[in-house]
Amino acid sequence: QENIIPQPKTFGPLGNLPLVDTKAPVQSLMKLAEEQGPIFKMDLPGRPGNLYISGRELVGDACDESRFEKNVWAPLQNVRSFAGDGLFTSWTEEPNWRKAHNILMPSFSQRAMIGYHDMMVDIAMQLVQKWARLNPDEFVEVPEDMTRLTLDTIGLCGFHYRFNSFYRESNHPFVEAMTRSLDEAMSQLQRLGVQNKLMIGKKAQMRQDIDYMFSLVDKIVKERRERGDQGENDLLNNMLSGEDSDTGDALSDENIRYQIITFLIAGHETTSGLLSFALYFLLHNPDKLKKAQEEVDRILSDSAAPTYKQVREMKYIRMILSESLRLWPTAPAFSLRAKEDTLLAGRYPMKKDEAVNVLIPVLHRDKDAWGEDVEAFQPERFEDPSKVPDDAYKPFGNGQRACIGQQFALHEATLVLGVLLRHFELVDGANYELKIKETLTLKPDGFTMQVRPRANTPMAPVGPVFGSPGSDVS
Ligand code: FDE
Repeated sequence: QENIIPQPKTFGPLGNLPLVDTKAPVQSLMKLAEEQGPIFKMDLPGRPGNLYISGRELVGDACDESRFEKNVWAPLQNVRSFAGDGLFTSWTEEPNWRKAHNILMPSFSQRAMIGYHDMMVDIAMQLVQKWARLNPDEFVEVPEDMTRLTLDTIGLCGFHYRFNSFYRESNHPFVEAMTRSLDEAMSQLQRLGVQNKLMIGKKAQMRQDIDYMFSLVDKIVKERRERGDQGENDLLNNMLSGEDSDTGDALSDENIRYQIITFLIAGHETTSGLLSFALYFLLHNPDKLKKAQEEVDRILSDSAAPTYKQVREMKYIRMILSESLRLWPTAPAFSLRAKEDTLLAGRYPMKKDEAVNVLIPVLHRDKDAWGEDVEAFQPERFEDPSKVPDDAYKPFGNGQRACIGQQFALHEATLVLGVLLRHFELVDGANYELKIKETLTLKPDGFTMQVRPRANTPMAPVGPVFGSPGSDVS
């Protein structure tokens, strides 16, 4: 009896589809996991037998790379129309995966962050200046500003391209095109095959959006090729000049296009959500906020912007980010498939190529691994890395297909959260209640708050202050 896999109720030819909220599929699956347990099955039209796992034992076993490998599942397959065989959406056996992996790994090492640091500071200070100029009654739209920041950061560090999002009221057209395409890729999952064929308008829009993304990226590459390498220490230079250490091959122009789009997508949506959730949790956990402020006041006591070394010293800020990613991993799921017939966790038979999908937010709430207080925001869980439970923390995925941008995202987010807390008090002026918006990633929907400049910050980031208290210019 052990190996019978539970399945929630079905609705004729629709299978389990009606149980999935099309606007919030991950949250629907989280609820189902709570009812059904650490493994369950879902039949969706045209896609029968989807397995979802979320317990430490099962996930740990499926992360054994000798028996399982990354599965480019339906959500990722739909993104291939614009991310192609870029790192995120390629199968491990496609030649371009290993080639790009070998060429790009050095660009994402901890050491490589030294080269990006000043560019990250450049964008972070644009955000500080924007917030410093707000009037006291104005609200910050948190995810929107974090998206401006992370897009501009990957644009500058990756390609020396300035999206200049802080100088625009609305999104850069690239973001519009990308967001619409990602939305459409996700909507295609919820429609039946025949419905998808009928969506002619949506298809034309997607074609137009993809053409626009390709043209912007091709322009960036063309300009760089024409100008030549002027010592920009960025991803683009590494892509244009890098050779695969195994074969000596370089990346093709088509693949470079896919990689750039991949980095723009992967590098900004997830990190923006991470920073937004971290601010949300701090607003709701005043004792942790106080501890974080003490750390940044100590480390950034007399510096307007942190140095590389100071970012590395902000250990509590880093723990806050880890704990935010535990409760709301912004890339909430990944998929693995069996390389050969095997038994999952010694008791569930799986055929070659059969897949399991990992629900990361549920894994991160496994009480056997984390204890009873799983819902509490407790950055201290990450104080001692050896105490983080094995196989129960996967915000960056698994093994050789884990996130290549992890150090990049964490360096950027630590820097930004550090300077924001050094300069501003956070005020929950809107009594914000957490609601999660799902695209391919997770974000706090409609999260706004107010900020107040803190006393004794090392500088007045906006320069001269007019009409300072007591001055009477009559
Ligand atoms: C990756 C990744 C992952 C895995 C997925 C699968 O498996 O399917 C995950 C989970 C992630 N990623 C997550 C994350 C989070 C955050 C915050 C991030 N992420 C960030 C970032 C940034 C950047 C630049 C990136 N990211 C990128 C990336 C890439 C490219 C990839 C793929 C890799 C390979 O090779 O496969 C990833 N990412 Fe991340």
